[in-house]
Amino acid sequence: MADGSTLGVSGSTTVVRGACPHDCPDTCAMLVTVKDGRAIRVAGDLEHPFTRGFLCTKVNRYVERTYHPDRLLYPMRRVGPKGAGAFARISWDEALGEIAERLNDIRSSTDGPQAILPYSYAGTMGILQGSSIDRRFFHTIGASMLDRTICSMAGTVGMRMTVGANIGADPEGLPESDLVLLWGTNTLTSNPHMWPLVLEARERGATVIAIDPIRTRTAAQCDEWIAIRPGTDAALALGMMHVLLEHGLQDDDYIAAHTLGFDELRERAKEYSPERVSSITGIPAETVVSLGRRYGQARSAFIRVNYGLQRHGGGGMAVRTIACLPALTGHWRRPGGGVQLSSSANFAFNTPVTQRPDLSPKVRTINMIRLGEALTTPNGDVGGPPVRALVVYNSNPAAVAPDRNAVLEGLRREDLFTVVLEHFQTDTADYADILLPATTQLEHWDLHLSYGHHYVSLNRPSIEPLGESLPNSEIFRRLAVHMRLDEPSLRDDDLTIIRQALDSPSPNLKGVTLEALMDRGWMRLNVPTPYLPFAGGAFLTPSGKCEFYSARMEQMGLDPLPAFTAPYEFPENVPDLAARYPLTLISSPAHQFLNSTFVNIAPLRRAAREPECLLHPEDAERRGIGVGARVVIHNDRGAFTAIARVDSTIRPGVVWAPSIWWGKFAADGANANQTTSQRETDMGRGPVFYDNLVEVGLAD
Ligand SMILES: Nc1nc2c(c(=O)[nH]1)N[C@H]1C(S)=C(S)[C@@H](COP(=O)(O)OP(=O)(O)OC[C@H]3O[C@@H](n4cnc5c(=O)[nH]c(N)nc54)[C@H](O)[C@@H]3O)O[C@H]1N2
Ligand SMILES: Nc1nc2c(c(=O)[nH]1)N[C@H]1C(S)=C(S)[C@@H](COP(=O)(O)OP(=O)(O)OC[C@H]3O[C@@H](n4cnc5c(=O)[nH]c(N)nc54)[C@H](O)[C@@H]3O)O[C@H]1N2
Ligand code: SF4
Ligand SMILES: [Mo]
Repeated sequence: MADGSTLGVSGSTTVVRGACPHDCPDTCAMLVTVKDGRAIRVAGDLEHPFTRGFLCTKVNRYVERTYHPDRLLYPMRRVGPKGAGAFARISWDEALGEIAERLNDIRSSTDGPQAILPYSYAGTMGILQGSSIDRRFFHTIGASMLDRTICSMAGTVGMRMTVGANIGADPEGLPESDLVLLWGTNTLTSNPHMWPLVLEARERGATVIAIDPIRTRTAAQCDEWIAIRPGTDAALALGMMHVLLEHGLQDDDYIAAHTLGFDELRERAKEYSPERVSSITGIPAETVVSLGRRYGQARSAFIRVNYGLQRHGGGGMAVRTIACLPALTGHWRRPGGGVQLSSSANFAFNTPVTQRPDLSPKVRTINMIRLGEALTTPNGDVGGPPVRALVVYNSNPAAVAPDRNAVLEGLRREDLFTVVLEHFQTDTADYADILLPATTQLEHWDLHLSYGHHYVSLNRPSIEPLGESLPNSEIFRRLAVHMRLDEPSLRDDDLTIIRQALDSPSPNLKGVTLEALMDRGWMRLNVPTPYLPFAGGAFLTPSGKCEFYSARMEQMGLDPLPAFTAPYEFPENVPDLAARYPLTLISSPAHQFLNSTFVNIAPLRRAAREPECLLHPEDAERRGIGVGARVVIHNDRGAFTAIARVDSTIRPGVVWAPSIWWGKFAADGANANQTTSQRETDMGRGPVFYDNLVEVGLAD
């Protein structure tokens, strides 16, 4: 097999092609320099059209993270109380033997296999290490299913309702755009490789506008910052429609040929006058008018909506409503026009084969954002047996899941058997009965899609596994042997699974083979550049049109037309709650961390300083809070402390706590998820992390 994925050898130094595994839209092509068997440097591939030769501030530290003195190198068994973090080394045979015995006991008990719950998310987004043998394993034993909703489901379902799938405009068209709306996204932090494309558009004359309650580092670089009230974006989008329809700025031909329900939408939009929209969104009516006009007059406006704005009760509806805009103006026709939430659904890997859902008997599904409830209320609203065993990998729920007090209460249960596969002793690992060392991206194979561009990448291991660490795939293979499972697909090796993933009927994957990826490292999907998915209509909805009117939503009991759906904790709807907790807390990503990953890397943590919270001067003054004061942020669900920063780069009434800190690195052991709720969004059962009323006071 040709092997261009090792770029070359000079002396004892080789450069190996890999991919960044993290949960980030950029999925960078990563070049790893290895000397004498040791990785010494990671760099972005200059030739990759999206990576363009750089990695972010976090992943530049990947070598340091890999060889970190705190890496877990051996299997361990808990020796102290749950949560205390005391462990003793054991062998792989002992570890897997004990897990097999405990899980087999549960399977044959009256509670049965559904008392076992896997818990994983996107610590690695790799197809192999994130969703292959692990899934087959849990399906084979008949464990409960996990609904992996914690990030993107509200918006994903919102996109499906309007355009049919979670796909959208190609960011490589951005330079052609004449208006760029960065809507609920902190591009420079969470999608940094899109920024050079935004700058190209701006150099060619585009105006760049950020719509965000916070003047983030991204908003600060834009031509305009529109400081919207959290959770009100659908109202703004409807106000824009109102204005552009009033001025006749719509594309009648596109609407006639490729949309459904225009007359109803026009009536609906009439209800959202700039004045009414202003009263909902807190944006001046003139701004609503000017934004609607400019959007209608643009030739090809690019809307980058990201996941931040859908973490509210009406998050699905917000995304669905925004996604209607480019069909009204026909911007989908042209490069640089349209909406992008994600590109992920373009990557139709062969998941029925890689994950084998057919191996599972009919079992219950537990929503991952209600882990606290699932662990603390036996027979919670999902029915069935109590959760008696929890197997966590690629996730740190003790830091990232909402309603942290409930999650920790569950993890403390003496009768819960918890297994954690990890790189480090995270907050979650402290509660493990058995802690297993996993390999990092430098030590294992993987295959990656992207949710921000259109390139597939192969990650090739560049170094040998450290200590006794093993890839997730191998851990589940070995566990299957210890449990005497005879399902043959549990024995497939890593490269076989990668081949299976690529062996897909999807035309987008035509020509994308393991051989080609071995040679090149990454490849564009079989789609044009730039990719214009809806230039000629061909929406992926049941009607084949852009569905302004959605019969499916009607069946779901939702408003079939775009509408403003208020957040659960929208002050005017919950006056009693708002009297006690008048501020909305946004706990979006810190620049230096990736979710809770990298918090233990000292230089990054130093750069993030300590848990902080940003308040508007009006809000701070009213509470006697000065810069640098230690404050407590609290509501009925819980509390955490932070150091106050005060300035007018945030809307009054909104507080920002950059996240996600590990409890153990905070002075009070707490983090923002102490205050967040387990409620679900209107669509997709997603989390409402930023739909969260709190009060802030001086800590004494
Ligand atoms: N450095 C870094 N990069 C990351 C991550 C990280 O933790 N750190 N996480 C990765 C992951 S998993 C994800 S899902 C993405 C998340 O990245 P994004 O999709 O960009 O989402 P967030 O950072 O959650 O929120 C983006 C912005 O939305 C704003 N916002 C909050 N509520 C609203 C609202 O109601 N309306 C509007 N208009 N804006 C609102 C927030 O103030 C924030 O500035 O980033 C990925 N990239
Ligand atoms: N308050 C608040 N909470 C949030 C968010 C927020 O904005 N605010 N964001 C939410 C979002 S968008 C997301 S996506 C979730 C993210 O939540 P998680 O998916 O839990 O993400 P991380 O915190 O990065 O934890 C991933 C863990 O996986 C481990 N890991 C990485 N690679 C491997 C591997 O190959 N094998 C094994 N076994 N382990 C590995 C890492 O060491 C890390 O500890 O958090 C959510 N929680
Ligand atoms: S986290 Fe995102 S920006 Fe950073 S290297 Fe990975 S893919 Fe690239
Ligand atoms: Mo996420």
